[in-house]
Amino acid sequence: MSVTWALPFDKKIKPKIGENNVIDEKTYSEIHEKTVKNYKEFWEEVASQLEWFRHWDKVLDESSPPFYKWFVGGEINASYLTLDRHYNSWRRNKVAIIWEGEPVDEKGNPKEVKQLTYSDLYREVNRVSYMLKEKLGLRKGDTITIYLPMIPELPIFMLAAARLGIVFTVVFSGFSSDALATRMNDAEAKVLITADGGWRRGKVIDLKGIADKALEKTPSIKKVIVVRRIGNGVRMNEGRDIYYDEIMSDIPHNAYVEPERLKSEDPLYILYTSGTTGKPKGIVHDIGGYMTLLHGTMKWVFDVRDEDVYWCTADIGWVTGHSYIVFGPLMEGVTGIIYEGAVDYPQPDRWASIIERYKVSILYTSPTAIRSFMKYGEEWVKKHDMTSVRLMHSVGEPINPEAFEWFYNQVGRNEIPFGSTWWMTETGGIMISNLPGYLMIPMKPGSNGMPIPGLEADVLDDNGNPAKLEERGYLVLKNPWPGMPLTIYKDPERYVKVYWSKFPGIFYAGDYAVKDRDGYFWILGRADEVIKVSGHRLGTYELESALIEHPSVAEAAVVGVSDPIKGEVPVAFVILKQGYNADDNLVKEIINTVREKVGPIATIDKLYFVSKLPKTRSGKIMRRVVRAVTMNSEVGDITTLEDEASVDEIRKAIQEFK
Ligand code: 6R9
Repeated sequence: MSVTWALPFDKKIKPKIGENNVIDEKTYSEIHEKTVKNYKEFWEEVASQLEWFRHWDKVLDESSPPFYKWFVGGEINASYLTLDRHYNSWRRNKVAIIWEGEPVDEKGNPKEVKQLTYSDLYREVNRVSYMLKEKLGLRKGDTITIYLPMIPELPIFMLAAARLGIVFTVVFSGFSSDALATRMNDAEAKVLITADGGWRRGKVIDLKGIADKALEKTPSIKKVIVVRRIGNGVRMNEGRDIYYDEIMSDIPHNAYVEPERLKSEDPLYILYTSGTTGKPKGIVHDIGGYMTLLHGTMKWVFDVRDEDVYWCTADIGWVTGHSYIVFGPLMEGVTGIIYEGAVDYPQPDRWASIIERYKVSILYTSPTAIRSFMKYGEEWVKKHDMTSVRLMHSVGEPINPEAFEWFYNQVGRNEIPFGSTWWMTETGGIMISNLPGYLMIPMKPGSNGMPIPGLEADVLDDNGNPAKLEERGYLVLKNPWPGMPLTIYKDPERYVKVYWSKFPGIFYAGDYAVKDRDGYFWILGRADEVIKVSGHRLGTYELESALIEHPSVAEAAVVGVSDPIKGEVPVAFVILKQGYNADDNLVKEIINTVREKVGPIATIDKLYFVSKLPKTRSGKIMRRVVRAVTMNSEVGDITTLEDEASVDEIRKAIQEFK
């Protein structure tokens, strides 16, 4: 758990912009309660604002909980909702995506900017759908993996798959070969879409090379499509690999593919997310419920309007990008920005220059980004006019009040709505948030605000009773919501076990949280072994598996510890096999192995050698204990610990660390 700061329960700020629309929290709670009481009717009303090919017969199928199905009988298509609707309206020539590449010229201006109108996007998605269908023979229910950097082809492939009911799984381009292979294999993907590389901090990431390594162990992949981003002539495997421009060259520019009439509860995508133990979980999202939740939250949380320029700084490879770069904003017909690279490259004010250049009015970013801007200092912020920003939110990890206030002052001019939206891959969209577009309550720096309408959340103690106010407990969601997972791909039992068993019948999020006297939620971070590094979600399991692949490593434990900028960083404790020397070279080598296998985001911050790890009598590593010792906090109950000397070992290793 990463929160190390005090929670200012009593500090309330009323944003000046929209001040007249701010209501007190009691009034919100009363209105909210009504939406929760009749949550099916409430969500039905939201869903009816979308365009369906066929109206649903039943709002919610509850016949086999927790496998709820929303809007059963309804027929829908996410590609139709994001494209055809706008193509058939005045928005046809409205800019859908402003894409900015990372490289800059000598003056520091971006070398490449592309603008795609809704009509451009519609055409390109149709052409790609046509290719997937006619050339690759893919059909509804097939799965593909997309491993691309932040280039327009990424949303294009997602939407093209969605058009046909092809289930896609996007793998974040900061993951490496093992992580990619595991996900392709679990999804049994038939096709991989990748690129000849991607730009990150001025360097080329060799995506194709990484993909080739992964493909050595992914028998289901029959074809690989390679987008030319760098133009560096990568190795192509004859018969298997083909360049995107080549396979597209004879597809007519006006190709049209009828959007499939998909069932509301058909799968849209699988997104893998790391958990406590075992391999990553393939969270499966539906179409009807998911799009309904996105529609609601785009309005309530972001208050999107046609004149807005919207920028979510996340990567599309994570759920935030899926929901709030691709499906949500495009469904609402917004002009959105997709930026390829690092927000502080080549200078710390790259992000601010983007806001100024395109007059961004809605900004969605992360606490890690904000803390790094803070560290660079306000002189970088002052260089740019960012008065276009009228609303902003943060996401991915708890935001410390200091960072909140700094950003509120620097970019928010102490007057605009600002919040910290809590949600997770599993929830599909935002669940707890300030709602400037619906009913805004006073903001509290560091708090997430209150649950969205139609959703009941609570904080429970170990016995499943509501936790005392202002005391830590577990965050739960108490009623089904549209956008909830259909299941874990190919593992429904695990779905029940992980999310619906700690407190039977209600959804356990895995986060610690506090509810204050005013009913505000403060989500404090994970109660399990998930680590959030710069807001990126990593499981200890994947890191530990990579560690023990190094020939010298016998056993390993990874825990997340607080970091002033990144929120958390992974540190590792390693037991060496006999005959290996614990020297600096070996440390470097082992850390590199993890980077190579899992990805650069999984860089181990510190590596300690020990001869024992704290374990339970049944042999499970007690990471909770390891973390407590590492962070110098209370170790807590260690009655199940097999050998107390192991705790001293950890302590000693930390003290001796140079
Ligand atoms: C959207 C996303 C989910 C975990 C979640 C929690 C943390 C996300 C947060 C937050 C405090 C916020 N989290 N938003 N914690 N305040 N505003 O990040 O999804 O990658 O699945 O991570 O992120 O710990 O459980 P995902």
